[in-house]
Amino acid sequence: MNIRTVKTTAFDDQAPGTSGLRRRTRRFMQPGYLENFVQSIFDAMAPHERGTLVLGGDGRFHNLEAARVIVCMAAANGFSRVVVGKDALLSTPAASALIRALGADGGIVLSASHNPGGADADFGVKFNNASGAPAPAATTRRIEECSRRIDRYLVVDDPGIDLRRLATFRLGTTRVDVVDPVDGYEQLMQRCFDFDRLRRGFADGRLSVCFDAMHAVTGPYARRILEDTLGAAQGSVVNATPLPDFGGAHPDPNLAHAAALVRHMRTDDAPLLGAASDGDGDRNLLLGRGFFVGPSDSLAVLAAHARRIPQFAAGLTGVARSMPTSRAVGLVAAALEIPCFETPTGWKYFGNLLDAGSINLCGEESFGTGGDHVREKDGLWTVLAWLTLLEAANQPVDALVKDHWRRFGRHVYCRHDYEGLDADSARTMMSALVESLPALPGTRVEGRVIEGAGEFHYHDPVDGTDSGAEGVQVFLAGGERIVYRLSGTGTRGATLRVYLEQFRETRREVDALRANAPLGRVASTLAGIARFTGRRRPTLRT
Ligand code: VG1
Ligand code: CO
Repeated sequence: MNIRTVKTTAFDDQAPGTSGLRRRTRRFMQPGYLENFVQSIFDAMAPHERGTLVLGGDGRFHNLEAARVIVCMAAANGFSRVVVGKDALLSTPAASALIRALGADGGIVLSASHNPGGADADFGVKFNNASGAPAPAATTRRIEECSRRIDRYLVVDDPGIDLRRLATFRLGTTRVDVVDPVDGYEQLMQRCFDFDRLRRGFADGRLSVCFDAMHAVTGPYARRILEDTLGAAQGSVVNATPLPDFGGAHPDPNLAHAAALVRHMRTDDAPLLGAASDGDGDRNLLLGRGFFVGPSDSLAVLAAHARRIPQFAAGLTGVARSMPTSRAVGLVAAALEIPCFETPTGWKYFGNLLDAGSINLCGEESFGTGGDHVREKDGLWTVLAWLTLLEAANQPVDALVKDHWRRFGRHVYCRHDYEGLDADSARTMMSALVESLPALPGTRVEGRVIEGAGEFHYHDPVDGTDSGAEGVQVFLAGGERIVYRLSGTGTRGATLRVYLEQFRETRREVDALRANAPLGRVASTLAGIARFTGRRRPTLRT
């Protein structure tokens, strides 16, 4: 085996964002671009960590080709074993599960998650550590430093690797195993839940589901687990074949992009639970019949009923939410007398808390929930958790959530996204907002009194790392809160996310988008969104 050292020059845009490095696919296809970043990941690892590497992706355009390059680079860099999902597929949570099951040193997931796929769309590379968690901030900083200094990468010639068949072969001293991407994940789900009970629920008609895999990676997982193993009706999983361009759609599981499922859930044929998954299977949308479960509420309801889930039979040790996520789960934690941690956006901040056993359930407002079974958010796991609750409670989705609101009150919550902004204008707007913060408390905006305002900083209680400013919070009288932050997953321009939250104890039903519209206007005025960006309205409300 001939290890080639290829000279290269650094690219100046390889700093990972909220969740790995995401760029236009054509940028990634540029000679050396993928190779530089992957070599930087390997260079950031200690030599003794070059044992086993897990590898897979969400099936998007360029997935298979990139995976072959990475196998050849791992062999050249002295890894003893590479375990790859067949067809180079692995959902993000399945990759995390595999890393943990194998005791691997890390894993690479080729995904830009919810970003569209195709030659003219987006591609991405994520790196997870030996506990299966997204590389923590200290590691991503090291990877970035390596990417700035890089002048060579190591690779062996591709002898015609075929990742489309289950096989084991050698590449020099490296053993490569092409494995079924679903097997290990399904076994883990069997340990988390009571499959016999779920099977009975489907068999006697109390459970039914429609799972929209959005032509991304979860199709094979959901088909196998929901239909083949648990006996959900054939056809319960739709858009189940992973396609390189996700069928031209946007695999972002929100009310706008999963519109067909939302419509189906309003018909007389609607099943008990509707769910849609994002590109790499770590996030999910949940719907009841004619009812939308907000992700923040989903987290709170799961926490309140955790003991009904076999994985949490012994109770929760603690929970965590990302800062912009609604405070609903905090009320449950207080009632359970367990801690509720507040972290910056992105799953990498939950890893340490999960490893330390400080929490065993966590979630984000962006449709991600997970437990301590892996170190990633996990879409299909969340669906199984909800099916478990629905079976145990023998209630429809809306009744379960409304009962929760009656008990704890309701955090009426939504998010306004301003997409495709000019990046400089968006940054200028944020800087001006930050500068205005000290003077805000006590002032009024559109009839509301501002009680507090500040940037969010996080001190990791486990490893003591401090993270820089992770968004701005404004607290208004009466329990309203506005959060502003710039997205870290886009590939062009900037996206401003504005998170709106108010607390209501009343039982009157409200539509969250409508109820928060006035607060959205306050948010726009306060930050001068129109003045800085030229945008009067958000492009997406979820
Ligand atoms: C978004 C979400 C964040 C999530 C991240 C990765 O980040 O807001 O909660 O963790 O996507 O999810 P941002 O920086 O664009 O707001 V995924 O499913 O893309 O790995
Ligand atoms: Co994702």
